[in-house]
Amino acid sequence: MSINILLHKSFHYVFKDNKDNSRYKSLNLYFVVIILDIDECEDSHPCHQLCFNTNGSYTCGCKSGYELTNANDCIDIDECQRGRCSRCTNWPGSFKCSCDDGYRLNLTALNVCDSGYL
Ligand SMILES: [Ca+2]
Repeated sequence: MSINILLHKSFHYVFKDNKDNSRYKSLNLYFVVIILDIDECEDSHPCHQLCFNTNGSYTCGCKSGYELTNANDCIDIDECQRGRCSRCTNWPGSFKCSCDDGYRLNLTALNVCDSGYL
C-alpha cells in the first residue's frame, strides 16, 4: 500500500485586528488530501504479463509482440495474418520473414526479398 499526500493551499485570509483596527492579520488555510492506494501490481498481480499501478486502480499491458484480448490477458499477435511479409513464420511474441532460394531478405526493409543471390 502506498500513501500519497497532496498539499493544497486553498484560502488566504486578511482581516483587521479586533483590538487595533490599524493592524491586519493574515491566515493561510491549507487542505491536506491523503490518498491510500493499494498497489495491485506489487506481488502477484491479476495481469497476464505487465501491470501498471494507478491511483485507486491498475491497468494491464502486454510485452512487445502481444496484445490484450480483455482487461487482463495477452495473446500473441499473428503478424503473418496481418501481411507483414509474403513468406512468414509466426513465433510467440515475434515473427520471421524468409525468402525463396535465390533471394535474400533486404536488411533495411526486413520484409522484402531482393533477387540475385544464387
Ligand atoms: Ca507473433
